[in-house]
Amino acid sequence: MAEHESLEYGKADFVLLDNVSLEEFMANLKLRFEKGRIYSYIGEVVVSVNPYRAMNIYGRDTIEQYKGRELYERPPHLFAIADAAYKAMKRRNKDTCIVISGESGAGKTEASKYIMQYIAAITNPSQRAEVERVKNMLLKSNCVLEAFGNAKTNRNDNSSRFGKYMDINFDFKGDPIGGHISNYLLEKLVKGAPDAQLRALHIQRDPTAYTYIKVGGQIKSSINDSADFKAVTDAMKVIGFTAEEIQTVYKILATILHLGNLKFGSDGDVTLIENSKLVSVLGDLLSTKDENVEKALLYRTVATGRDVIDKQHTHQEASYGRDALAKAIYERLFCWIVGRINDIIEVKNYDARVHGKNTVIGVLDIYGFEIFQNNSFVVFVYSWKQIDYFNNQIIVDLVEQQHKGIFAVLDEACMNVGKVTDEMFLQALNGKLAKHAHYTSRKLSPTDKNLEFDRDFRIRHYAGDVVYSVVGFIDKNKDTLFQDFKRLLYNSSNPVLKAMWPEGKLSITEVTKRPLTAATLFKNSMISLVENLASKEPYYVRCIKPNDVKSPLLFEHERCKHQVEYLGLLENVRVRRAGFANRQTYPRFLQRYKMISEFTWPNHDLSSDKEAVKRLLQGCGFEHDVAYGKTKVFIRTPRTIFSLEEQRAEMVKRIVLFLQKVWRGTL
Ligand code: AD9
Ligand code: MG
Repeated sequence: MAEHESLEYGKADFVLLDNVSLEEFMANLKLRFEKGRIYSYIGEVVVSVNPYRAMNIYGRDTIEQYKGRELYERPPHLFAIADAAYKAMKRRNKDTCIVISGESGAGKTEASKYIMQYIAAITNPSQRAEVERVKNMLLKSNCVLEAFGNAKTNRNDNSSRFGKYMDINFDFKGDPIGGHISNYLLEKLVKGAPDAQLRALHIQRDPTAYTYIKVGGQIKSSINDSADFKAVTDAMKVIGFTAEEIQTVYKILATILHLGNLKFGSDGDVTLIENSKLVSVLGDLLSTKDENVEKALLYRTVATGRDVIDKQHTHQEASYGRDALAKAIYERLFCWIVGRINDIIEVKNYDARVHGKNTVIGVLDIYGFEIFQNNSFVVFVYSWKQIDYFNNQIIVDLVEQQHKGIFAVLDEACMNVGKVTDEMFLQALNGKLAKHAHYTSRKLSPTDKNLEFDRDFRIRHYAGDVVYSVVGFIDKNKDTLFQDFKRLLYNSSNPVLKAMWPEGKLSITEVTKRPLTAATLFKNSMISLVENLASKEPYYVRCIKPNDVKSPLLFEHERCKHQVEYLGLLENVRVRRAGFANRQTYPRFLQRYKMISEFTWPNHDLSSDKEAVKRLLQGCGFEHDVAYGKTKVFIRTPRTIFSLEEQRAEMVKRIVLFLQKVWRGTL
């Protein structure tokens, strides 16, 4: 008996549970986790539980075992789903996508990497150098994106701070020929370079010397910084970043750290930079004159009628401007990196008339849904959308609706820069959404002590209730960067930096158009993502985080149960079971079909009816379309049943003829 069918490890497919109940589901999940079986199926959906330890199940030999096999031939694995997606693409010319979901730290990004590795490993039998090059690029680009797009959080040492969707394009032979990455909403920062490099960047080794790093809290992590630093630099080289580009990347990172340490003071009405040494460091890093840096930090150029004047920042405005600059250059850097990678990996010179249809496998790694105590804007913007993917129209309306959705109210509030406060925004929400069943706040339900007046609102998500605090919503949504900074960066003599800030070219009188707000931009990119996914055949991986302490041993029942519930896994099992065209007990199945196999006709000598049914189905080549439960066999598609019936009819006819001959004595 194949290992994955042995009950010692629980049921490999939840569809085979005797009773579909949460208790049975949890018991099976726990048993499998404890036996080191981190993957299970619900039909074709992979359920994965983060093992928090190195598993010896991703090597070359394992890849070979899954290559070209059907899902049910081997124990559940990401490789099987990757192979299924690949086969669907290759055999049926279908665009497919693999959607990986689960909360922060559940293992989504790791899963996406194993899937990519698998696809890279099984493609290119012809060993064409070009295919190898593309594969290498796709894998390396991951490393670079993670270095800049991930951060340490309390829940995950390597938490993705951006949503990533990656398309891999294949030619008609099924070889990868290019790819494209889309990123969604980025959060924060980095650390880990050699000394010489640090000196050139005017950076100290001790990370606590930098305010921006300290703000994040913990610095120690399980991740090896210097090895990672080298890996990232190497990866950038392999991908094709020039030395100048790589140097600029590090200069920008250094700039951000220095900006965080910049302090403003005042002398009477005049705002000053206290640690003015830093100004020349910044001038050096940004390849621009020190006085330009200073001016951009302390003044804003404003057009009043025909005149253009320099208006001095208040202390507060200067600090706001500094932080906005740091965030903006980091984000711009990240987008630039993604753009450069896309330039390099995009499909080139593909002629469909010569090469046939170019098909795609997409891999979507949505970043974790974190139920924080103090949810604010960023969490808000992405968490609702992730849930939306589970099709929750009411919530989508609540957030997106024109004029009275949360985004609309927010964007409106941001039109009145400086006048509308976070509290006023909350009041506006209360006004517009008072009647919405999924929205509440302290004002609307005064007895709810878990909500603070003037600060919190709650949305009833599919995943459970989430309280959001409005503090900082307006600022984060606006995220305006003074035009002076854009001009400063555009005027840098570093061409790479200059190219990142094309809008700095505009003169003061030309800049009137209001930039789109963060919420609007995010919403737009999400709409195109959903459209893109809808056009593809989806495969799913659901990741579960077994505990909050990164332990390989602990299966925290309540934590897991909650995830199983909000991932909707039980419903998934029910739908799959209903999807089986037929299920029959083993004896009944044999009674009906035993005549079609030499192993079972007229009687079998196998150890059980179940074994006999297996032999029979193997013989007919239906292995891939069935699943074996304890007492019943499950048949997936009606076609298989029709075929069994046809064969039966044929055999019955022959048997009848045979018996007639015997009876007439003509045999
Ligand atoms: V977040 O939403 O980006 O914060 P992810 O992406 O779901 O989150 P990630 O894949 O980064 O989580 O996994 C978190 C950590 O769990 C990894 O750094 C590994 O230490 C650990 N992990 C996850 N999957 C595996 C695995 N298959 N084998 C071993 C794993 N360790
Ligand atoms: Mg991740």
